Amino acid sequence: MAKRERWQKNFSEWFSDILRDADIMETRYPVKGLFVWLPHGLKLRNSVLGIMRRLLEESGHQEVLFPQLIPENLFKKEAEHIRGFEGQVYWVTHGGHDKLDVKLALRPTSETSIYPMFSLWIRSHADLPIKLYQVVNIFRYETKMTKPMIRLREVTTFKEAHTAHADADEAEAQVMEAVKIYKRFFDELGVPYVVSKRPPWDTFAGARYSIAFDTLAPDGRTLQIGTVHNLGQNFAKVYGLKYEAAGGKHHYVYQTCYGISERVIAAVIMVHGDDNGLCLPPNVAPIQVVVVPIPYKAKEAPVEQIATAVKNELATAGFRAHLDDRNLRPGNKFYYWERRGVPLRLEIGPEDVAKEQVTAVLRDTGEKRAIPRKALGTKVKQMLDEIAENLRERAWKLFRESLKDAPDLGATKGIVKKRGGIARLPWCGQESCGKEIEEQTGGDMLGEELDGAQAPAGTCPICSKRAKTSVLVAKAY
Ligand code: P5A
Ligand code: ZN
Repeated sequence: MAKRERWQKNFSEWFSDILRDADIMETRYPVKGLFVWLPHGLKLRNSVLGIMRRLLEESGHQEVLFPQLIPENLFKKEAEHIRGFEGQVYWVTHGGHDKLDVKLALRPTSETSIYPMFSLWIRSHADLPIKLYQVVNIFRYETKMTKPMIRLREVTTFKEAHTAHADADEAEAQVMEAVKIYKRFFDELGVPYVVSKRPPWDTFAGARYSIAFDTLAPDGRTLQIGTVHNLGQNFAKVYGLKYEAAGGKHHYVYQTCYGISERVIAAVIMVHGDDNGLCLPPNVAPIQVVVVPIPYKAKEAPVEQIATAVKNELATAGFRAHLDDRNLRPGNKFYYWERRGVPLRLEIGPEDVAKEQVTAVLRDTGEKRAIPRKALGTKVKQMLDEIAENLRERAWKLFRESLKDAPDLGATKGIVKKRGGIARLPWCGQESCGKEIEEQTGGDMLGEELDGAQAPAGTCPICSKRAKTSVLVAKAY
């Protein structure tokens, strides 16, 4: 059975060891908050991104690519947005020896570069809706402690979607579609999540409201892995995004935007890991099956030959298969691939050759199975599906166990302080009480659950008024 002790008790150390050992990321780049993707990590990142692109394209989004620099005057047009981002912007002030007339912001997000172009493109109702996305690098001068993939100053996998609509209902429906897309995305990755409406004081700068996806790190802290914002007409009014309706009247559009980053890849790594290292879901694993020949003295040749044949057969069948024919002891190879999270290992020794079988070892459970050569393709497919399902279930089980009802502040504090996960407690809805809850428990209010069907029970732990709703509170990354 896979052990999961260090993974939980010493998560931070586990995470940085894995980034190095599994060839995911080089963390010694000499600028704080900037990191280097390594080959195995980049392959993983690209397959995760592939799922997102597919989901967006299937739902009518089109990819674009905007410049990275935004002139100061455009950047500073929307007052709320500016207030939210001002402290996080890197400025380009010089071109060579010349001081620039207009400072240029390195985008911290792209609303203020994309929407001025929308104003040139939107004329009539026929130009709507617009549904675009891009995958770009953004810069945020984060002041909290930086962490690879989790809190970056250069985010290298910022997938942001931006939409414009004729009316408020359509924008609202777009928010719901985005939530659905993100749910499917995280489901395909087996990453558990809770969806909640952020409280007003944690709403995206310039948005009417924000919906967020949070997962749980093994250390009991939540990680925001995606957000969906209803922007209303805030940006439309500032950038003049108007269309002419049937009667000749002009209306401002309604907008939404939603984004994810490489935090999602951090989530995949951390929710599925164990003390032996990574354990990657087969649909995103750069290598799904590794074939390891186990030579035995003089009988070496057929073992190597058959291992090669098995690898080729799998590759032809469409699996991402790899033959490890390095001159190393099998035990070292096992360790090497386990650490890198390859879901399935096929061992081929003299006995397997004699019996016309291969010995499969499943990464998630460590279970060994003898597989007849004849049934190789179907069995491998079955085992990979089984691993995907098991990883998803294991992660969701732990997540559900970590979301607990807390009747009062004491219980909430207990959960938050012990890093025991997420507490659900009653709230009157007043901002002052909400902030007091955060203050007294040392937690962060994630907000009201989107699918939380449960009736608000009890009373607000601060003012003792009848609860209007129940909210989630946790220590957040
Ligand atoms: C939505 C896309 C936006 O920026 N504008 C376009 C909107 N929202 S957000 O919540 O600020 O960011 C979206 C997601 O990006 C991740 N994220 C980060 N990841 C790593 N390092 C950072 N410094 C960082 N900042 C944001 C979060 O997952 C967030 O939900
Ligand atoms: Zn209250």
